[in-house]
Amino acid sequence: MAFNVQEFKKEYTKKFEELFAYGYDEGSTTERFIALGDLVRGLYTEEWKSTVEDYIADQSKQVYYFSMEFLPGRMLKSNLLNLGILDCVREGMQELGLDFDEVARGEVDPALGNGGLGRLASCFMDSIASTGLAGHGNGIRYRYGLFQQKFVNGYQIELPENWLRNRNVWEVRKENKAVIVRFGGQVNLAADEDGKMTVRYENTRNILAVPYDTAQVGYKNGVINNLRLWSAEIPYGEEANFSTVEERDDVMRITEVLYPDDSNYEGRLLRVKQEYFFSSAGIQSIIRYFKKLKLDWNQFPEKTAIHINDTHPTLAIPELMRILLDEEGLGWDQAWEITKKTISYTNHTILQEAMERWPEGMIAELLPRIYQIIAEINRRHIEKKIPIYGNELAYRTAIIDQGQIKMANLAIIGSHSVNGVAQLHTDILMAETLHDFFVMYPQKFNNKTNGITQRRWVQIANEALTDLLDDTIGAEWKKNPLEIRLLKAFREDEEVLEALETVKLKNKQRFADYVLKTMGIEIDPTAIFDVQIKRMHAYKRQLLNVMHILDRYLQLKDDPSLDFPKRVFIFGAKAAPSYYYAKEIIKLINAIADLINNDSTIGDKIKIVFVENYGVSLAELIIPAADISEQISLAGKEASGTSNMKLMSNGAITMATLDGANVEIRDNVGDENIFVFGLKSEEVQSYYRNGNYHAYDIYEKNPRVKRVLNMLVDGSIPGIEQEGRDIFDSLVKFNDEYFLLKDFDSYIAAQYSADRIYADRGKWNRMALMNIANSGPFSSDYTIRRYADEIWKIKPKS
Ligand code: 26V
Repeated sequence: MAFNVQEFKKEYTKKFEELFAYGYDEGSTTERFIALGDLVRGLYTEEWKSTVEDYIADQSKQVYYFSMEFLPGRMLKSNLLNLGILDCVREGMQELGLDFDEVARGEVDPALGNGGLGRLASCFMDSIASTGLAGHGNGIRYRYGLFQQKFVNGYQIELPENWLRNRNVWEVRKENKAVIVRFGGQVNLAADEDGKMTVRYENTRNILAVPYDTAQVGYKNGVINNLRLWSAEIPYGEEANFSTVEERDDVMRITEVLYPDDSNYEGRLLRVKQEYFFSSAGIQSIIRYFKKLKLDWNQFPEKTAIHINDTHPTLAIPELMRILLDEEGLGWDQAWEITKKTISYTNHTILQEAMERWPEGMIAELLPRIYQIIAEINRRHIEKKIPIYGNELAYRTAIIDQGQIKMANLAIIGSHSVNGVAQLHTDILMAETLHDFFVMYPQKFNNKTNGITQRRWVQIANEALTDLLDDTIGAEWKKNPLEIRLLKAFREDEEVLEALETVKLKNKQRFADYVLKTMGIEIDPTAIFDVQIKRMHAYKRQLLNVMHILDRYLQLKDDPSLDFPKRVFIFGAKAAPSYYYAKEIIKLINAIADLINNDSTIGDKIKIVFVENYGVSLAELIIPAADISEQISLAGKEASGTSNMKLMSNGAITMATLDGANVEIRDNVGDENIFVFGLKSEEVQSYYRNGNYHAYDIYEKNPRVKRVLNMLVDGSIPGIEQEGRDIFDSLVKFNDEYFLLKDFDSYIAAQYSADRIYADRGKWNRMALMNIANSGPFSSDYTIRRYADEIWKIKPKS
């Protein structure tokens, strides 16, 4: 984009005055950001418009990524970077006497997702546009994002996240593209004049779905796609049908708030309303677009791919069937073929408790026509599979079972592709979790290992590393992330290794400044920064990390002269508000932080920092500062993990179990550049199958384990009477579901070898360098190309 500093300064000054009727020098940070964001949006509208026009003119195949969650992070810098004007704007702001980074922090970080699944959707949106693919997001414009987390006396408190308080400069409300989504009522079959049966819906509750569009700017390629988020409103002219406050609230509530639970299925009516609402609205808008092309319905899958991100948008399947059957008059077989060819599905979890299933009666009442269609899909599925596979297997794959509708089963049966998000995860799906389906549809199953966008996670988050890379290997890696491997040539180059250490130190200092300012804790930037940032969940085993800290604390208490390098243990994690055990672990970590941070005999040998309100923006601050990346989930539980990839790209060394994508990280960096410990997935499976794990025996026989666990119940940690007891019991009395005790020794051993190597600066820096150099394959640009080639069958714009 052609644009110079002088022009920018003029435009910015003008824009600010236009919006606020005084000069930018008098404005607040928020106002300064709003003016800048508004100006930037204006810069790309022309290309945004022409991208869509080109798609229509070329009749290009479009992919639609349906996701209940998107976690884009702040968009100012990424838009500027992708437009190619980041440096120009930075310079211009400076010349105007404004601190660009501070203005950028004036943007709210839209927390419209829980964690990995939502952030992956946003990395994908960036990669789809940046690799020149015609792809768009479809989701919900939540009025309130994921709760804000505060700690009060060490306990998590949740506050509403009113992210729209100031205006959202990036979105465009498109009222003329609104559609109606129907709930409830009755379905009637009636013959029309020619005797053809038509479906009529009566007494339905009609809700208006209004789209808000946000541009997804490709990296220096002129492509600007769309993220469409839907908001629920009362339809114009139907106010009389919503005359009471409760009726109006019912409408608003549909898109009011993001469900803050990412692990536990709950059969809540409001959740299924949300799911149908955005699935239906998305399908309707896709159909409207397709009809503009004036093609035959059989060409729909040639022009359209619809991807469902986990099972949350699965109702898109019966909704597409409904429209093809009832509104477009296609026959069942034709509609079914079109639907299957169009839809593909990603599974993101192995946890049984996160598998969605809805009570049959609830769906029948809320979505009577959709229910009929699901029942018919199910009936035909069973009828077709019995002769081939026998009763038992056919019924095990039923969509409707014991009064429940199983969404994963519907997603698999109604799509042509089912993928896991890391090789190990896909292997487990095929061999265990979804084995019955794998027997029926082996050709549907495939792996697509997750990826991350280095544009946000390196170029924006870590400018110092970006400069170092440019200086050593040139800038080609920015277009082609595999080129980062050129860095390997510098593994013995002391100057580069020292420069890398300097970069890390600078990022650690930046984080240390933040910690001092926001938490009043002083941390030494030369200490090991040991980082675990992810949702708080038992299977992710933050508690194993805690056991290591307590063990280290006890060792130092016994012998204060022990020569460990200093360590700062950094945590960031939200717990689902209803996840009692996870909240107890939050309290425990905060209590231990209080105890150890204030123990003068420990000094700064151990510090614990648990940041409040972890999210995308804090991740951008923490990840570049990390030395150790804690990826210590119980093997076989973490589908992929993506913070592992972000951290390695920033030169952190992974402390890993062989779980999720850690396996592939190990394969890429080699055993000598990663710390691997713990049970393997097959070993865990075998313990579960044979029931031969006895945590109590370990507690009794391993004195270090015993001493650490006793601390939870003997009063040595103040303020955790209840929590300490509950956590102790979960491990010792209720047999330690996630094998922390079993993995303890090998974890401690791996941590000690990290200590030893960290003391050898040259060696550590070389490992860091090798991690960066081998991070290229984890770019989401490659992941997206594989989706495009193998699942969506779409080609980049030439
Ligand atoms: C699940 C559920 C369960 C039912 C109720 C509401 C709800 C909302 C969100 C989710 C998503 C959980 C799945 C998830 O986030 N999986 C994570 O996906 C990442 C991207 O593929 C992957 O890296 C993580 O390993 C995986 O845990």
